[in-house]
Amino acid sequence: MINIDAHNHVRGKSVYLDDIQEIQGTLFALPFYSPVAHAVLECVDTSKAAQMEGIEAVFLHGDIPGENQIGGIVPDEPLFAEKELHFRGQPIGLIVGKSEFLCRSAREKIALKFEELPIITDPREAAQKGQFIVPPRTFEIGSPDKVWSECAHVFKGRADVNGQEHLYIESQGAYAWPREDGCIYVASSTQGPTAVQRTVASVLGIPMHKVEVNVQRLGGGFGGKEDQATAWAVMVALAAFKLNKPVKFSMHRMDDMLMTGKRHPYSSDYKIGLSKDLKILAYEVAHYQNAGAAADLSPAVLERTLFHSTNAYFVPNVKATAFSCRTNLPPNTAFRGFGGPQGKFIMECAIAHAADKIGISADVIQRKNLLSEGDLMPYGQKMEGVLAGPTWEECEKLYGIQRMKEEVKSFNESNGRFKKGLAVQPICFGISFTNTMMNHARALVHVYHDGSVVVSTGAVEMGQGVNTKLLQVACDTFGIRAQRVKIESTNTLRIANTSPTAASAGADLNGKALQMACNCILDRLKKVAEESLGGTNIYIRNDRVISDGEETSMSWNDLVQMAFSKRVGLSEHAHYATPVIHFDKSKEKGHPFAYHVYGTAVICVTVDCLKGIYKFDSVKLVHDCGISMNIPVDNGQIEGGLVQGMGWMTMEELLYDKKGRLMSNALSTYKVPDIYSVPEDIAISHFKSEGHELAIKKSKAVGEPPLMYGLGAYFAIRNAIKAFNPRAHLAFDAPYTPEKVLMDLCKKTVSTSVHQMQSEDAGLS
Ligand code: MTE
Ligand code: LUZ
Ligand code: MOS
Repeated sequence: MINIDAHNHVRGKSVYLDDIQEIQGTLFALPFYSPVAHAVLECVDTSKAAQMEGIEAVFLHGDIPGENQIGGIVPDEPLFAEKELHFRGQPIGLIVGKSEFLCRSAREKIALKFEELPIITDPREAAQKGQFIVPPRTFEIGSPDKVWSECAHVFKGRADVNGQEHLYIESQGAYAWPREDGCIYVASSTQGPTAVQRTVASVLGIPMHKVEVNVQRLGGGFGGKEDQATAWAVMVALAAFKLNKPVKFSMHRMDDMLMTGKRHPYSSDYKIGLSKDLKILAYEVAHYQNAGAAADLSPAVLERTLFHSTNAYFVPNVKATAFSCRTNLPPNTAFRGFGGPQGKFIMECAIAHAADKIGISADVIQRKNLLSEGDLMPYGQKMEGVLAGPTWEECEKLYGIQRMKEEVKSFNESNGRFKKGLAVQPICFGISFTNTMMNHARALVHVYHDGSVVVSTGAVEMGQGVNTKLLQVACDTFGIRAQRVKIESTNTLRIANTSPTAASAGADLNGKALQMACNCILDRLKKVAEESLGGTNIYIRNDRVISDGEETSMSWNDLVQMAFSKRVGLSEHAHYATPVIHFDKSKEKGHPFAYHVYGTAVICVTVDCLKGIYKFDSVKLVHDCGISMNIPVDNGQIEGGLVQGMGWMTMEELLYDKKGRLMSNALSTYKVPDIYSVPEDIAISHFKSEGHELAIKKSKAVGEPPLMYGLGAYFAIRNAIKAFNPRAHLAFDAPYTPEKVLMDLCKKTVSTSVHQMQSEDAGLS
């Protein structure tokens, strides 16, 4: 089945937030924000702005009828700043006027008085000063301290990895209008409609049943709208509530980049110990997470970092500690992988470090330490099923990793200016919200008496294709054709208490609930058919009722009408909660994940050692989708995730200056992968497996895991640099932008290779 949105997307017919037909009298809203990263706010003078023709109101924290609080996990984030400003871009108030343009002019007339305070942007500095969002956590298995002395090799080091801008194509926004009796309707571009509903209710001081949140679709979220879509929805709801008029906000790109949080940068210290035969015996790591100025989802992200600190490897002795450090940057938030990629990156740095020092290539260590059946993770879950090893072997068989390594070697021996680098990247990613409580979902199915079907779930479509998968689930369960089924918007009146569509679990959780709802209705329909046809083994295929293996004259429509006339219920609401999973935070042990997703990628790059620029030749990977229920949709997720991960590791560079100002604040300074940076040769192979019972139709979650193949891009470049400049000490500091590559190529380089390079360049020109 092709993605059901494809047709309308390419024709511009899909309705995003800013495409909603405007109601007459709609007003526009624009937040104004702190121009500094840390200060005491002494005075906000809005009088000049408020007096402008066409400006209807300017709201500050004092205008909030309920609580001035939007923090989801920790209540530490006001909607509008009160006495202190904690980051540049922190909302102070909201301007509402007849046009967006007017609001922009009014914004320039807001006068602020503040006293600046010292700024922290570095997580290690925050840690030194005791600025933590939540207390640190440690995951431990075995006891590294007892085995260092038994290790043949022990290495210590530091690795840094920067954040990442989400760059969803549709920027943040929301549109709210009042309903009768103090009720409010909110259209939001959010991954978490219930978070929006809950927060609108508490800020307005009304019960949740007075707030209806509707989400048609998102033009991308990538985690950036899991928590951080809420503030804007609450602001327009507040204005609509107070003014009794429709109010809309759609964010400009540069405001979005400046005001919203991103992937968390991490700075980490590691220590790794290996035996003589290269088994990793011990690993110790301390992660300093740059959380920004408020908690947002940072404690949950921190937890997922700990869960993924050893990636796809078995390590018997581990001590992993993580600190969530409060700095004066916008609060960082969920981003595809949710802290997992950072945890894995540091582990891969430790392995690369060890490989350098021992004088072998990192893949030798990687391969020797892949998880196997029955291995115990530091968090107590026993590993089972596919595992990374078989995907690595399949990679070797299909693509010939050894052969590729030899080709790279011989290329490098005969080239001076251009060097190739190869890296192998195995992945292992846990599927489930790490907070067990969040792993449940609901579905509502109506069969209308004309035989058409409408489905509502808690899943939000953001381009990942979840609606297409849900449609498949409904069609397959009923045995009817796709044209009969419509997947409705995500709406808090139809589906309550949703978890955000996140953790790659959207299709699994909502799909399972949908399956249950469909099966309930189907059972009732089958009974009706049995009574009418007298057969026993009844099912439906392609809209036709089959009885004892024979197609009958009864169609789906006939059956639905008959059931309706017999007063049989044609609607069902179902609830699904993932079985098996549990986690005890007091022991940091349990079985938190329904299952794991595995895979292995081989990444090859060519670096121009004169210019520092590079081009990825190929990415060849074997990914475990289980039994994919939609290969094109899954491959789209694999390719998209891969390239997003490669962008993070190579060209996307967030730069905040010492004053906490984002320097790379537009697409002219923040480079993202385009069609030219996508490797020409991407080979995707699906690992043949049984799938998993807890995956929807045994089709494993695919949203986040492939991003982590992108880690290999960093190490491929690093290997190419080593081929050119073997003696340089290379720090671990992602991303490897061309500037950094050039610096590393030149680091303590012997002069002969520079000469050789120049003569070759002359030859080329
Ligand atoms: N794919 C597209 N096109 N757009 C997105 O915003 N978000 C990713 C992933 N793939 C995203 C995407 C993230 S962060 C997650 S958690 C999953 O999709 C969420 O959807 P799922 O649970 O249905 O996989
Ligand atoms: N969100 C969340 C997530 O609240 N918990 C998670 O474990 C998670 N994992 C990935 C992405 N978002
Ligand atoms: Mo994805 S980071 O779970 O929204």
